[in-house]
Amino acid sequence: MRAFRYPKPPPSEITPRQLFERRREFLRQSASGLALAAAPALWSTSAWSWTGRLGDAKATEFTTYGDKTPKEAIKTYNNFFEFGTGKDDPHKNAHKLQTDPWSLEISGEVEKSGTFGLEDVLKHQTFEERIYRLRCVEAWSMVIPWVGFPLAELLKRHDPTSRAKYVVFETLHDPEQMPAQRRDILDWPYKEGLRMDEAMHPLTILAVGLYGDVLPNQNGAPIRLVVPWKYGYKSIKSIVRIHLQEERPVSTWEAERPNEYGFYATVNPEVRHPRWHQATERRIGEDGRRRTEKFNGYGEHVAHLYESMDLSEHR
Ligand SMILES: Nc1nc2c(c(=O)[nH]1)N[C@H]1C(S)=C(S)[C@@H](COP(=O)(O)O)O[C@H]1N2
Ligand SMILES: [Mo]
Repeated sequence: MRAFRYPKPPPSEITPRQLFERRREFLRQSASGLALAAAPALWSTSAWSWTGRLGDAKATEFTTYGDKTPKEAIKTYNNFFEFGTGKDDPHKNAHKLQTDPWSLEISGEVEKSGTFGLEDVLKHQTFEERIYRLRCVEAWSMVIPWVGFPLAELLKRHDPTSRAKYVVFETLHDPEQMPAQRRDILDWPYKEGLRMDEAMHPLTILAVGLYGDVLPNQNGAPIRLVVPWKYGYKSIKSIVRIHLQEERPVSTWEAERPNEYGFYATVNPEVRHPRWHQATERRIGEDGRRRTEKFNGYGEHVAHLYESMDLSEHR
């Protein structure tokens, strides 16, 4: 077992140093020509033709209204251990990630498996805006306007077999682009999993944008999972593989510290994390703390999934 501990958040979110680093990042990207990627590219066939549709995404019935966390905070206060363990490391380092072209493998217990260019995956999709709360196990939270679509729509197109009981997700493994993967922080690549009924639930989405624009790399570009009733670590970023299988997988944080990070990870104020309580949370951008709601406030939609389970045991 590694000595690593899930780090505690620093006292302040956005420091003058971070603002300065962001300017530097922008200058560096412009200098290396990466900024040109936003312009219509004549030299690449995959070139982001889906991105023009992000701004047209309409809100759906599942949207959570209320104050959204400012985009600057969403982009600069992140957990993405592939780019470092500090909250400001992802926004400093994630520009190294090459998100176009991108391919997604869909494998295992499906009739239609294969490896697909992201453009081909997304050309079938209508995008929606879903404003969801994200509640991290470290006891902070944000309200994020995602642009995405239900994972169920993608899975159905690939015809899961009757043996498909769980879905496993994997992040890109490429230490050239994800420098912290050279370090023994986690057992790379990052893996997550859902039970089939959780994966097919209409609240579970694949996000490809936020605030009407493409996902910032540090938020999991070009495609990431969002499961709003579970602690943030279930919402795996920069996915390259979706695999359906019969056995329950072991996810990365669960393998690392099984008594701290369970497979189900439903937001539950009644069950302590072994090293801190989970009854309250700090909403980024607000003073004081809020009471944490069971299932992060989505209980009316998802509580039935766990009716026969003891969630203090199956954490
Ligand atoms: N691949 C990968 N996905 C990841 C993580 C990570 O370290 N690597 N961190 C998780 C955690 S702990 C949280 S709280 C959310 C944070 O998402 P955000 O930075 O977009 O708010 O991403 C999750 N997805
Ligand atoms: Mo988290």
